[in-house]
Amino acid sequence: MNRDSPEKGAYGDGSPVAAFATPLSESALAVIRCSGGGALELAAPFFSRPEKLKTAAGHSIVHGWIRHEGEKIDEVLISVYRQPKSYTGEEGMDISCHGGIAAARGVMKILRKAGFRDALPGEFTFRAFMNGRLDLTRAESVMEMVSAKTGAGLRGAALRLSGALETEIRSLRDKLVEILAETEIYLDYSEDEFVPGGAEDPSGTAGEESGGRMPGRALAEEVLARLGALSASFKRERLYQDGALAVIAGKPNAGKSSLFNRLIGEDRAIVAESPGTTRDFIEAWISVEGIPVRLADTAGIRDGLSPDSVENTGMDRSRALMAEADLVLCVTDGTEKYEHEKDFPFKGENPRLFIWNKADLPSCPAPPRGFLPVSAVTGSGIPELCGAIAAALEKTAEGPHAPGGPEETGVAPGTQRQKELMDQAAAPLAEALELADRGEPLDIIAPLLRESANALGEITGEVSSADILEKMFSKFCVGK
Ligand SMILES: Nc1nc2c(ncn2[C@@H]2O[C@H](COP(=O)(O)OP(=O)(O)OP(=O)(O)O)[C@@H](O)[C@H]2O)c(=O)[nH]1
Ligand SMILES: [Mg+2]
Repeated sequence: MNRDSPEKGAYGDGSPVAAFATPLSESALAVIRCSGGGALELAAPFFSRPEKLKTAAGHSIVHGWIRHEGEKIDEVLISVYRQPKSYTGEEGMDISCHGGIAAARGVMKILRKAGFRDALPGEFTFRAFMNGRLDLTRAESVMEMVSAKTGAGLRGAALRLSGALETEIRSLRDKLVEILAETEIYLDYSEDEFVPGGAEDPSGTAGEESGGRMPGRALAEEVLARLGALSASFKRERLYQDGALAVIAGKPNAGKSSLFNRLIGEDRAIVAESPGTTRDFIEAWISVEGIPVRLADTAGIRDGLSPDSVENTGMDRSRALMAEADLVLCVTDGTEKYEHEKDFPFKGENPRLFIWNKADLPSCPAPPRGFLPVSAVTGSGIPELCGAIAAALEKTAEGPHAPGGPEETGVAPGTQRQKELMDQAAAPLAEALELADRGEPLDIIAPLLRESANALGEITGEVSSADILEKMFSKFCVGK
């Protein structure tokens, strides 16, 4: 693997760096992460047991005080890492100090004095990549692990962190390289000496014409199908990683806030008998069958203008939020006369679910077709509603199903970068197959195969350039 190609910028300069690995707030502990050659030597003069720190074995913990000019700053535990057995592959330490803002800041200040530079966003993971500890798909999954919101989201990220996508991409690339190698062999012979599909051809397709024959054609088709399935699964993967916005909307008093409280499992929104209770929208993240959903309760929308200007502003905000929604949960009061235009006086193309609320009341008739009966008060119909929300969101993220596709293996691209490179690998491969069909010579097909293999190499980082890497890692948080 060639990790020397990117120029060494500030990111990869190997100098000792430090950063908070935990948020700076009042807490029991805070962790400051340090990495780089000579890190232990640099920190030792500011530690109560300098010799102990300098000679500590890798994966051991040293207890002592961070001090400066005779003043004790904080009592800490230092986890020591020796090159190359660390996250970054460099010598390093994790300093566990007290979580108070002053204590953690005090230790950080001393580290700067000692000569540590503040780590750039994602610099630890960047170094891990440069030192061959991780490929790019795994490096990116580190960030996904941090931002995962539900168990399902975490599982996808963990699968990539454990190398499932890396293995898959490498295997697809190996197949392309194999086809390419065979193609090159054919190219090295002149046509009258060696005819693909001729007597010497191990594929045993003797007698067929050389035009249109592409060695490993079936394999190339297999790779193309797999790339298509992987790329198509990206939308669904993003749904589980980033989540979706579901907006509760409907007439005043329909029970939107009651439903919101029921779905989030706590009494957050004000519920009252009088219509026009909710003015500003409230939102909360919930998990709906593993999908992170940003659920918003909005002000009720009634037809025509209300004399109350605050209510009108609230209605404007509801409409604006609905326009952004991945799913609009249209709630109606089942005990009232239902008139579609009056109940849902809002337009838009966004997918909708229709909810027939207050089903617990005897005065509530059976819902019209297409409505889900629920009671925000008793909770009846809520599991079915959650199922319907999950199904509707899944539908918005649906891709074509392919046998052996990601829905079976669970492997999917986790970032836009990975998805785009999969498409960039698929396009020349499809073109190569098309040219072969038309009987075009192998010497114009081979470069397309190479282009495809290179795009796959970029996914794992086998082929990479400095600017792309820096751009990627700068999206990480500091301390990762
Ligand atoms: N019996 C019964 N009452 C409900 C149900 N859902 C809401 N309510 C009652 O309906 C009234 C209005 O409920 P809210 O949740 O405040 O309605 P809303 O749609 O948020 O109203 P606005 O914020 O004014 O637009 C309250 O008195 C609720 O207790 C339900 O499922 N069953
Ligand atoms: Mg309300």
